[in-house]
Amino acid sequence: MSQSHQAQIDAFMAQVTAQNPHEPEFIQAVQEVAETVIPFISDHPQYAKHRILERMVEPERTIIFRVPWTNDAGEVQINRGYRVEFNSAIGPYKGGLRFHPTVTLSVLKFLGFEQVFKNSLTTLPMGGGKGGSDFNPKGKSDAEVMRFCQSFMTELARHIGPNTDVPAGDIGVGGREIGYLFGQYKRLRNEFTGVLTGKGRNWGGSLIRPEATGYGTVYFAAEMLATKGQNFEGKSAVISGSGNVAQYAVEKCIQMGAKVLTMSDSKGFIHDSAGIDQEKLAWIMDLKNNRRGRIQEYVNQFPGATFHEGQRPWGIACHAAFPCATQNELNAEEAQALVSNGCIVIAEGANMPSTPEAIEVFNHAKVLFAPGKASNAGGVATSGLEMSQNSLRISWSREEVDERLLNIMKDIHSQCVTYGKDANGHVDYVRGANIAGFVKVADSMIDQGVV
Ligand code: NDP
Ligand code: 2IT
Repeated sequence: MSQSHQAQIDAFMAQVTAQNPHEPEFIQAVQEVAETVIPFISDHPQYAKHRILERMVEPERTIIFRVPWTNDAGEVQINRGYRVEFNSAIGPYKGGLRFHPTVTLSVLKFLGFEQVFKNSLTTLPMGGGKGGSDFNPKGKSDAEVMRFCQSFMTELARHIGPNTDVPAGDIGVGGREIGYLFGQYKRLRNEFTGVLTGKGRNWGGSLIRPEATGYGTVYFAAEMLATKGQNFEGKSAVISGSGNVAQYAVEKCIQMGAKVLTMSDSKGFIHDSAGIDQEKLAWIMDLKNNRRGRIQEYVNQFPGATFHEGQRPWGIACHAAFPCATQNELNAEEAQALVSNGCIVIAEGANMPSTPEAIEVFNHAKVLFAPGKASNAGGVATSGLEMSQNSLRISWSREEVDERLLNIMKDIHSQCVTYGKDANGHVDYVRGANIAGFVKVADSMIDQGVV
C-alpha cells in the first residue's frame, strides 16, 4: 500500500477512534473497510467530495431502552435493549437481533456497519441495521423468554415497520423468540404484516430461511473452489458453532460430499473422525433446538467422538474451515495451523469470526478466504425473499427459494471477483466485498443528497 493511502487511513481511523472510544469491535470492523475502500476512494474523488465514508460510519439513528420483565420467581429483572438503524440509502433498515450477555453498543455497531455492506451485496433493496439485548436466554423458561420478548417489543414496536426497519434473528434469537416478538408487535399495532423475518411457516415465514445462512456459506465456498477447478467431493471440513448457521453449513457440506469433522459451542468442540453424517446431525439438531442441550453430550451418544473442553477446532487438519459461532473466534496462530495442515478454503458463516491478524495469515498464504459479509449474506438475502413473498401475499416453493439463494450467492461471488481480482489473477474477497458493497450504497447516498 502506498504511503499516502496509509496516511489517509491512519487519519480517518484516528478520527473514528476518537469519536467512538470504548468500541473495539466497531473500530475493528471499520478498520477493515477503511483499508480497502480508502485507496478506492482516492481514485474516485466524488466519494471523498460527498464525504460518504465519514457519513457511513455514523449510524442514522441509535435507540437504547430499558427492558424490564419479571422472572418465574416473581423478581423484577432489567436488561438493556438496542436498535442501531445504520443506513437506509438502498432500503429499509434490515438486520438481526442478538440476545447474548456479551451484547454491547460496540458489538451491535460492528454488526450494523457490516450489515450495510452485506445487504448491498445481496442485490436486494435492504438498508442495514442491528439490534438486541444483553439478555441471556440460556437456562430461562419459555415463559420467561416470552415475557422478555414482549417487554422488548413493547418499546421496539415504536421504531420498526415493514417499510422502516425489519429485524430478524441472530445469536440467541431463533424461531421461538421471533414468534413471541411477532405476536406482541401484532397485538400492539393491530396489524398482521411482514415486520420481522425468520417467521414460522404458518404465519408468513419463508421456506429455506432457517437453512439459508449455512447453505449460502457453503454455496459461496463451492464457488470459490470452482475457480480452482475443485469441489467438495471427498474433502474434509471443520466447523465451529452448533447453532442455526453451523447446523445448516454441516448439512450442505454433507450434501456436497464433504466429511464434517467438528462442531462446537462456548464450552469446547467435538471431533468425530468418522464424520458427522445426516443421522448424527438430526440428533444434534434435536439436542440444540428442542432439548437445548450442550454439544459435549454428543460423545455419550456417539462414543467414537472426542470432546475438547475449552478449545476451538482449528487445530484439526482439514481442506475447508467454516467459523460459524461468533466474532474473533479464530486468531493468527489458529489460522497458521489451518494453513499448515492443508486448509485451502475458509468461508465465514459467523460475522467477523477471524481476527485481522488471522486474515493477514490467509492473505499471505493466498488461500481462498471469504469474509462473512459476502459468504454469510444468504441469510439476510432469504429474509429479503421473505419480505417479497409477504408483500406479494404468496409463498414460493422450497426449490424456488433455494434456487434464488444459490443465484444470489453466485452473484455476490462475481461481484467480489470484479472488485477483488489483482493483476496476477488472485482474488482478495475482503477487498472485493467491501468495494462492491460500498459502491451501491455510496452512489445512492450521492443521489439522495445530504441527509
Ligand atoms: P445461534 O444462537 O443459533 O448459535 C450460536 C452458536 O455459537 C452456538 O453454538 C453458541 O454456543 C456459539 N457461540 C455464541 N457465542 C459464543 C461465544 N462468545 N464463544 C463461543 N461460542 C459462542 O446463532 P447463529 O447460528 O444464528 O449465529 C452464529 C453466527 O452467525 C453469529 O456470528 C451471527 O451473527 C452469524 N450470522 C447469523 C445469521 C442468521 O441468519 N442466523 C446470518 C448471518 C450471520 P453456546 O450455545 O455455548 O452459546
Ligand atoms: O447477520 C445477519 O445477516 C443476520 N443475522 C440475518 C439478518 C436478517 O435480517 O435476516
